[in-house]
This record gives sequence, C-alpha cells and structure tokens, in this order.
Amino acid sequence: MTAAGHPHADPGWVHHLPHEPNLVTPPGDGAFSLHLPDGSEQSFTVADLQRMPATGVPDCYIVSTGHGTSGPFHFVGVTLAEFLRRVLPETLAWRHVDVVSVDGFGTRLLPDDLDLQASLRPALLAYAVDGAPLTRARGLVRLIVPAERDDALRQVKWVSVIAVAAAESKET
Ligand SMILES: Nc1nc2c(c(=O)[nH]1)N[C@H]1C(S)=C(S)[C@@H](COP(=O)(O)O)O[C@H]1N2
Ligand SMILES: [Mo]
Repeated sequence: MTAAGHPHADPGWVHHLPHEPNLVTPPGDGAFSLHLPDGSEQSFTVADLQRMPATGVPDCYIVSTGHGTSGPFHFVGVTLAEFLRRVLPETLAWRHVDVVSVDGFGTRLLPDDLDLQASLRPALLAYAVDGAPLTRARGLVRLIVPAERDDALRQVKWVSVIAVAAAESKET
C-alpha cells in the first residue's frame, strides 16, 4: 500500500515498501544524517543523541497488522522536538520533517504531531528499550511515535535521514 490513505500521512508522501515489517537488518551503527532546507547536511551518531537530554516513554506498542502486537515497551531516546530545537536555527519555521530509513521506509511529521505529543508521550529518536541499548536488529535508531496506536507505519526502524522542509516564511 502507499501511505496516501493513512490518516497521518501527507498526501504527497508515498511509501516505497508494502506495509510489512522488513526482516533483513541493514548494516550500520545508528548514525544518520540531518538535511536542512538550505541544502546543508549534518551527521549524528548514537553517542551524539546520548549527550542530549533523555526522555523515556513507557507502555509503547508496535501494532503490526501482519504479525500482531508486541509490547509494552519502554523506549528511551531524545524527543524529536528536542532534537529539532537543538539542531535547527532558532528562526527556522518548519513545515514538515521526513524521517526515512535505510530501506526507504519513512514517515512525515507535521508541527502538530510534535505539539500534540509534546508533553507526556512525545515522538522519540529511540536508542534504548527496556533498560538495554536498542540493537541494530531492533531498529537502532528507531523513531517511536507513541500516539500511533492503530498500526506501525510511523515506528521507523534504522533512521538514516531526517529531512526538514521550511515553511514559506516566518514574519516576526
Ligand atoms: N525501516 C523500516 N521500519 C519499519 C518497517 C519497515 O519495513 N522498515 N515496517 C513497519 C511495520 S509495517 C511494522 S509492523 C513494524 C514492525 O516492527 P518490529 O520489527 O519491531 O516488529 O515496523 C515498522 N517500521
Ligand atoms: Mo506493519
């Protein structure tokens, strides 16, 4: 399927893969690249994330339409909101952020997605689960969107690129 019919997805975003979990773990150590609207790129490692304030979100479930629900999991990582606060220029208003995996799977988040979840159950760039480091096989670094309870299309394993699109303009 494409994500076009998915309530969270931007109509312009199309998944490259069917709605199935990828069982082949790609190479890599969790490092990913941030793409900014001005065309610049910046690399981040898991150690970089670990130096940022950590947030834990308990009672997360991975809801697979194909192979059932797993969890509850207690994921720990950096909230996407906090990550963006730290890495984006303060004046940059963003329109959407695409979080994309090595395997092409990805999701698009809008400012509302982070605002609505900003308090108790925020979206995370997770590097640990249930008190242990997240393994590469389980998705290091994995986007966890706790607000998504109906399927796992936003629980993106092996984050490879975080691409930020700017809003048209920001008048102050
Ligand atoms: N990178 C990546 N992330 C992904 C997928 C995928 O194919 N590639 N599949 C999604 C789907 S459809 C499901 S059901 C869950 C499966 O997560 P699990 O392997 O932890 O059970 O991962 C989600 N995240
Ligand atoms: Mo799934």
